[in-house]
Amino acid sequence: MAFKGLTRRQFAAIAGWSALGISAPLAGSRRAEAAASSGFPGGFLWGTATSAYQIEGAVHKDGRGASIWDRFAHTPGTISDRSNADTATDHFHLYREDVQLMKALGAKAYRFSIAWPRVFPEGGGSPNPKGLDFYHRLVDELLANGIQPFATLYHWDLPLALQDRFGGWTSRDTPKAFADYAAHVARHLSDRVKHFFTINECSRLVHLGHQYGADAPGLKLSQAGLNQVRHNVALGHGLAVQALRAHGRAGTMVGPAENAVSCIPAIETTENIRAAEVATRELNAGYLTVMLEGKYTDAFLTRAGNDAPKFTQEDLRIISSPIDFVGLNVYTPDHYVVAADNERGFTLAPFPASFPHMKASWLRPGPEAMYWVPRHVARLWNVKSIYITENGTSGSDQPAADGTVYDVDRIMYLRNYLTQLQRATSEGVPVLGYFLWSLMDNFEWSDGYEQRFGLYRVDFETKRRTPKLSVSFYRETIARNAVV
Ligand code: GBH
Repeated sequence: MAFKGLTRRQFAAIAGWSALGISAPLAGSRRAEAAASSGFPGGFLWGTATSAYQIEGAVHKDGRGASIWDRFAHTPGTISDRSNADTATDHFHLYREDVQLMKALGAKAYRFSIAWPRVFPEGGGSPNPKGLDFYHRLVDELLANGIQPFATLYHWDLPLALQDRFGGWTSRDTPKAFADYAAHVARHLSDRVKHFFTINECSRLVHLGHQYGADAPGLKLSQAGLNQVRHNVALGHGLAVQALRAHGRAGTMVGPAENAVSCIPAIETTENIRAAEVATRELNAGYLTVMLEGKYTDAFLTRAGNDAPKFTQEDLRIISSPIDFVGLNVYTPDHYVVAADNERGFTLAPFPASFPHMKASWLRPGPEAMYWVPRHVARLWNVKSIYITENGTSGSDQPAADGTVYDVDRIMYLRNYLTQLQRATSEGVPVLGYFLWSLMDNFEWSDGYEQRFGLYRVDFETKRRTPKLSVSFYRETIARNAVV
């Protein structure tokens, strides 16, 4: 035991595991067992993830309206390779083949997103009668192949009309329209889709799209404007939760798919672990914290000062509507945290220039994020069900002379992250499933087709899919239900 002078019980009380119902700290035989095993709990759900705009193409098919991403991608200077997603991987037409790719992996679940502008081309008003047809076909095909559909309602493709008419997420009209769309989807799909995610990565959609202008709608708002967008997005999440409950069949389950600002104890001491928890709560104040606590933290409001968002108590009640699970996209440590004797109780260590990264320069490998993020979420908010809704990496993925993509960097990355996920589940952190990003190469937003995240390589000219070596890795992992 690394923490001398404490009994197991005292240590558990400090670390808070008992509150979580975790029987750790691992000691004696359980520790040995967990260390020896690389296995996941029985029934652990393995899947892959994608999003509509990144794969579907067919942007004018069957009455789909334009989204803010259509306009953004067609604006010169926005996408590094000057591409757009007009055809992307053509999944809209090739979805049957793609379901077979999932089946070949042995995957039992698939996370996809529904394109709001297919369903409501104008964002609201009357639905497009053909809007959900594609998703009916996709869901039926998944179920026929023994794959559970998990649907995300919003993965960044806001109907352009809402941007032009209301200013998109800067207005409270957008969360309201989002709730109407959620209700419509719930009425038509919840007979077969049991799990829904509301909004993909509130945190990134707020900052990349509205602060840095790097994503659609390409805005660079003031602090006050940004804080209001963040609040409106959270409100959209809450209203959608309520709409899914009100209009979905019994048994409809719902939660966010958030890219939590990830705070990793730089060194795993009790003090740093506590500091990393405090940091997690503060740095996610406008996202998971308000969703799960129903209030903004004092520090968040103090810091925002006059720029704080305008909100009512009723808003907070809506935002914190009860959810069934938390989805977490986990890619990279955002901060390594060191306990400090300052007002906040922590210091965020700056990243040294020598810290490694994957092909995407933002993607610093820190596999321990896969342990700490779900653990912090479970412990801070007593969350009982978590899904890892995305994890993966891009790579250069050049075919070798024999034509195979030997993506050993991706395999290295996945093996290390999954080892940390296994560490979490073996300690009782309630992670129920894992969706690998991504099934296949796709349109990586402002990086166009230059960042390939797929298990399957896509030739964007011919749309042909071919398995990379990581397909074998993931298939083995799923078959053994253990880190390979
Ligand atoms: C997820 O975002 C998205 O949900 C998914 O759609 C996406 O394809 C996938 O991950 C891979 O990126 O270059 O410094 O401006 C992850 C969030 C997206 C955040 C890329 C950082 C670039 C930052 N990340 N983004 S930067």
